[in-house]
Amino acid sequence: MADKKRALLIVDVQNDFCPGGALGVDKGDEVIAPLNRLAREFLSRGDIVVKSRDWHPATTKHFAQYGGTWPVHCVQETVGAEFHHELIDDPRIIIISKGMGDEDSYSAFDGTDLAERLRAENVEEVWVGGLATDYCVKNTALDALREGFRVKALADAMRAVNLKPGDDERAIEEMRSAGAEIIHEAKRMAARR
Ligand code: VGL
Ligand code: ZN
Repeated sequence: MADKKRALLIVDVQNDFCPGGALGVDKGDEVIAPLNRLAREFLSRGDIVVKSRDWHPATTKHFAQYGGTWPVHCVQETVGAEFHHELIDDPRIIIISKGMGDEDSYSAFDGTDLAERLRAENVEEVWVGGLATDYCVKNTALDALREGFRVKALADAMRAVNLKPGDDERAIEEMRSAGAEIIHEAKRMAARR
């Protein structure tokens, strides 16, 4: 029987979700250092690292100007859709593109082969962090639970849009009550250094 593995899911750490981007998340770039450190640990153990990216067509009902909620962001092949330049880049990392349709599709599992690819690698547990806590991170964590993975939500390696104040805390609570373990890994790693 092959070894059971863990996967680190780095959700949407792209220019448009970082400060100065089209849908910049306050302090969004602060997730980069802890996620990079975790990614190096995972890769050196032979565990799996995944980076998802919001990868929208120029015209989609996801955008306010076509009837949706959001300013134009993360349009395919634009600088805004590129991963932040400080985010780890390694040929072993799996890249998952999502949000190519007309619906609001926030989860990295929605319309992708991520669950199959993780199962093919004997992954049983996923650690989730990135941007944004109240949309893509939350929906990715909830889908991971539905897919049968154990989930650790990296509460201090994610940041929220907070359209309404408190959305971040409500998102964490939703992940917790669905069965995710909430961990503060950035703090723990900093204390260890
Ligand atoms: C996201 C809003 C719109 C996210 C994506 O990555 O959390 N949020 N599209
Ligand atoms: Zn989007």
